[in-house]
Amino acid sequence: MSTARFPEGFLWGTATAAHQVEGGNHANDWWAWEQVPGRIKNGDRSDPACEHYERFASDFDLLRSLHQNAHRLSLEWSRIEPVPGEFSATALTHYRDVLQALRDRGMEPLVTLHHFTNPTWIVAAGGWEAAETAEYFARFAERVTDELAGLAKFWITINEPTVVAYQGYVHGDWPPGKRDFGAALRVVVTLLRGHWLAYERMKRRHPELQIGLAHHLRIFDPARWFAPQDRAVATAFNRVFNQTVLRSLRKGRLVFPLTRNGIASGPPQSQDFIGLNYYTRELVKFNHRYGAELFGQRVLVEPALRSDLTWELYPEGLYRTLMALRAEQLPIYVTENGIADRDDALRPEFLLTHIGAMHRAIQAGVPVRGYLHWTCFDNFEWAEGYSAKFGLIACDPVTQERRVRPSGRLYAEICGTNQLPATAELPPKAAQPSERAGPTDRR
Ligand code: IFM
Repeated sequence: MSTARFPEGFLWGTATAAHQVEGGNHANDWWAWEQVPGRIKNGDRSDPACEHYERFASDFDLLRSLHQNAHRLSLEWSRIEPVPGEFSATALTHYRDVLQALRDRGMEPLVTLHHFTNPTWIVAAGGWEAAETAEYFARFAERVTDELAGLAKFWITINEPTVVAYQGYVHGDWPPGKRDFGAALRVVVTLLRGHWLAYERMKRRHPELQIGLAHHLRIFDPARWFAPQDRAVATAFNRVFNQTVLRSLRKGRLVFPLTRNGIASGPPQSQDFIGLNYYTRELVKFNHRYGAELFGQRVLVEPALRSDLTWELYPEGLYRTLMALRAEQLPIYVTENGIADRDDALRPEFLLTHIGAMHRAIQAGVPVRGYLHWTCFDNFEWAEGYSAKFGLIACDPVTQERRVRPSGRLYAEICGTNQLPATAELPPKAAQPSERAGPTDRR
């Protein structure tokens, strides 16, 4: 049996977001949202989360002991700029200490500037529906990188712009809780403008930085392959959810349907790498009652292995997505990939099959340079509160006890040896889906 080894220098780690792990973030829109009963499962709140704001040094010791050599984290904008234009020296010093702590342990930081949360003053100024927010974000990005550029090479401007727009402005279960497709598209435009402005300014001042954006890409397959209307819906989902941001960034201008919802442009190819967040696929079916969601009804087709959140385990989707991203001709980092699995029953298989799929893509020539599993510690999973357990390490929000799960040990073995365990069965090449289109194309 051949060994599935990864390239020298491959980055192995985990990913987090400030609001999900730090605790004590009270000056942003999510904290305000969490105060209203019924919005977060079990009435959970993001304070204390994992108390990572205080515990970061011992947390990094633990991750390093599990052989991780990289870590993705986000900086909390509302801590750093609690009022417009005033930057907190205390918060900047804190994040300097955090990044230095990673460096001291030989762990490469990947830093996200915007991971879902917004300072309350940004919301008061119109949030991401207001064009000026892009300018405020770029000012924040510039200031932060002026302070911290020497400690981190990899920067991610924005996490999952289409998820921000979908959850907050189409589905409406995240702040600001709207259901307005036009507003969602306007939000994507402003997020893109924010990325473009931030990219240009950061690059001008710190050309050595590697700057990208974390894309949440899903596979959308028709629920019924024989039904042309289902295929049309899957294509539309793929176009809007997966491709608009990638294609706009490649071209340096907005592409349809964003062109109808604002004006923005930037330099072509304003990504030095692609950040890929991959979790699952969705099967979609035409339903005229789902007009607000591009006429697509998401359906669960059995049998399939599913996470605690009913997301299908579909490692072939990671392979399909990576193969499709090859056309972007940029280095790729898997900036998130994980599973909600309270009992750790499926996570070992999830790891082996997804990392196996990634290895297969690398063998086929896709330039994947790192893998950051979502996530190290069970944390505050947005509207799901603490109920969704994504951690390789269980974390009790009451006692703050950390307990490495068996999957955490398995992942440590992979990180430490830079290969899949010799006994691991690699996922077989699936018969049909890899031949189907992936979530991007060059049009
Ligand atoms: O927890 C989230 C993360 O904040 C963004 N990507 C998906 C994860 C799991 O839902």
